[in-house]
Amino acid sequence: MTDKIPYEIELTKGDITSLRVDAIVNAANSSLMGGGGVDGAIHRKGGRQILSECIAIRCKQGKCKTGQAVYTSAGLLPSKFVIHTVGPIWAAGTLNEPELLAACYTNSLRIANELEVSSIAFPNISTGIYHYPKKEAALVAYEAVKNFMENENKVVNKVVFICFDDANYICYKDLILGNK
Ligand code: AR6
Repeated sequence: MTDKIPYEIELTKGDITSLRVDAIVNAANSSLMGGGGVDGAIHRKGGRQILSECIAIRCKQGKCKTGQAVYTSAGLLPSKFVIHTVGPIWAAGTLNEPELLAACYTNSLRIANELEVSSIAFPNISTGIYHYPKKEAALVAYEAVKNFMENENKVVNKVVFICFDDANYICYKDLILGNK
């Protein structure tokens, strides 16, 4: 049994590509070849390096399954690493979406531990193009992160939830303030 390390959970609004944290998480798709939303923003601002590392991962292991995560360097972004995870597409809760979404957060935090990073920021995975309901997604995200930080974490001391839209920000604010 290892000692739990102190950590903080921070909530902020804005663009994840501007954050100065060790690792940012990308809401990717299983092709890892980029797309719209936060994925598009990360590849655009991070430059070619991220895509070429994604291509190398694809050649080595094939597609990234829903709920799984892989990492690359962060190219031109201020962070050191991008952890790419694939959220579930909302299917009215019929395809294990909550478990798969929780796995995105847990597996990203596992990689953060492997990389020995202190700080990590998450966007609101699956709540854009993949249409996961925002309130439900926030609850899954918050519970998965807290559970990991309480039981498994060894190195991360700051987790940032960064919300791009007001609706997500309100969901997280209610959740985090309500839990303090
Ligand atoms: N910084 C932080 N959050 C952002 C940013 C940004 N720059 N841009 C958007 N968001 P989405 P998904 C928020 O659609 O639902 C892509 O095409 C946005 O407001 O990016 O997991 C991938 O390639 C929303 O709350 O990801 C996949 O095909 C959240 O990020 C697919 O979209 C997630 O929205 C993944 O869909």
